[in-house]
Amino acid sequence: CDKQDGKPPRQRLLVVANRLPVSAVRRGEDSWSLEISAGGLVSALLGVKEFEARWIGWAGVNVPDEVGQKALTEALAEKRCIPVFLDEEIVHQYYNGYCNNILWPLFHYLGLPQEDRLATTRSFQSQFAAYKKANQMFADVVNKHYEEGDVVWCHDYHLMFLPKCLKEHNRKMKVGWFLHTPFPSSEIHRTLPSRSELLRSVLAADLVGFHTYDYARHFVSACTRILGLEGTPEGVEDQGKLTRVAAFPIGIDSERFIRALKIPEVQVHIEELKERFKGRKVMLGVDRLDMIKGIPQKILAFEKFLEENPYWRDKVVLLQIAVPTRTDVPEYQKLTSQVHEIVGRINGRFGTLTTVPIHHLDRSLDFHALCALYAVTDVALVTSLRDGMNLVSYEFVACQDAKKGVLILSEFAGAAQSLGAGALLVNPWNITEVAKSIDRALNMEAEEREKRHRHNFLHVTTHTAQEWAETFVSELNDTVVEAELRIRQ
Ligand code: ADQ
Repeated sequence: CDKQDGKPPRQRLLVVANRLPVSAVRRGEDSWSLEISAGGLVSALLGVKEFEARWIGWAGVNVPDEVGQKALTEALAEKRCIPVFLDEEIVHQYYNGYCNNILWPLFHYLGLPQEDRLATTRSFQSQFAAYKKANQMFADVVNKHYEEGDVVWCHDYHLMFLPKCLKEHNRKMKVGWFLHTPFPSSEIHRTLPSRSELLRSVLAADLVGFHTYDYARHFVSACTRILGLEGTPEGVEDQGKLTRVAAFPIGIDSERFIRALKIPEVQVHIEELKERFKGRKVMLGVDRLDMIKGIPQKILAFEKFLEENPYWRDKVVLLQIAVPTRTDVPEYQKLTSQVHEIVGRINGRFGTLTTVPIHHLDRSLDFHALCALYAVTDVALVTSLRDGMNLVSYEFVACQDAKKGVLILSEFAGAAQSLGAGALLVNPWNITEVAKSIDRALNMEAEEREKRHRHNFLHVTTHTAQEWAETFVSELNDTVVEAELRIRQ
């Protein structure tokens, strides 16, 4: 525990995630430059004042030499980060392979890879072995830095094997695990060859958390149906040991977005955008370029809308901002070409000499530019085919208190459960329905927009990232670890 001038020491929280919240760039043999990447998890934990958080994870770079590793470890220590060094082969098998090629699509209902069965089985086995090995490497670093009284919070599908590795080493360690993706129906999970081993590993944690009650229920069903264990209202019980399972919906640091809109630079940007799109309604999509985000389906729905509503053709523009991810994976390259092809076709079909209906950008925007775009948007389109929560929908709402625009939201995003009453919910696979919702959103009366926005704004500003992190960690603190139970009995 860290002592703070006279105040009681704060409890240490070890946050373990595949990636550290910094990007590291090598400047010389023993020098590194680091930049904090402010994702949802980082801002959530920056706001948690009760705990002294330290991060453990991979820095996203291969550092084969000891000099480089030592220098990077020292540089990261200043940011309270501790690196796990993974070599290229492990990254290929564990991260690109098992995490992104097997677990990610499966958890989003896209199924297991369909290549040649024998090759898949073989690569599946070696990828799972690498996954377990990588998780053990994370565990070794946690064990090395753990001090009695620390709380350990493991994140996401990359680290499902970690709770088991940690508890095998120290049963008294307080371990929580949170999943940022959906947990699929048990009928989907049971297709995974390593289904039981993964479930048992997660159950070694003291507290297991999901974004929604549905995901938590799917997890409990998988444990009862696949492992034959008993589900209780609190979680899953195995030979007298209870693993608490519950829903902890994530939020955003809404104040950060609201404050940003008052910055002069952002206001100038807002005025420029308003001028640029004067006379046209602005529709916005902001996604990582991933198949789960339903980008082609969204653009096809927009095409259908233009097809059926000629009146709107020169009065509306769709801005689709898509950050490329996993660019070395063939499926993702295919998706990029597919999106470019559809956008080109629609712009060719409905564009004029001076305007195009879709502006598609394959890149990330900085925070201020993103806030300005959210603020000038009339209709946001979040049409994920599946999404654990979806923070873009929250960010849009946080920036809309002046405009009160409409959110069209996929019913398959976790956010549908919290923002469903204010948004227009759609089935993203049903292009006709999405096109109709676009029409409805663009024609919605101010009174209805105001009412819907109020509901969502209240939710987004009260269910923040900080509250999410505090609730999870305090519930984890309240769990009684198995070792304590045995002592008490
Ligand atoms: P993601 O799949 O990355 O997160 P999301 O929740 O929408 O999805 O968060 C994306 C973040 O990246 C947002 O903060 C957004 O602003 C930013 N972003 C996206 N595109 C951008 C762009 N072009 N430029 C700049 N910034 C961009 C995973 C799960 C989600 C879950 C989160 C948190 O898949 O379902 O909500 O974790 O648990």
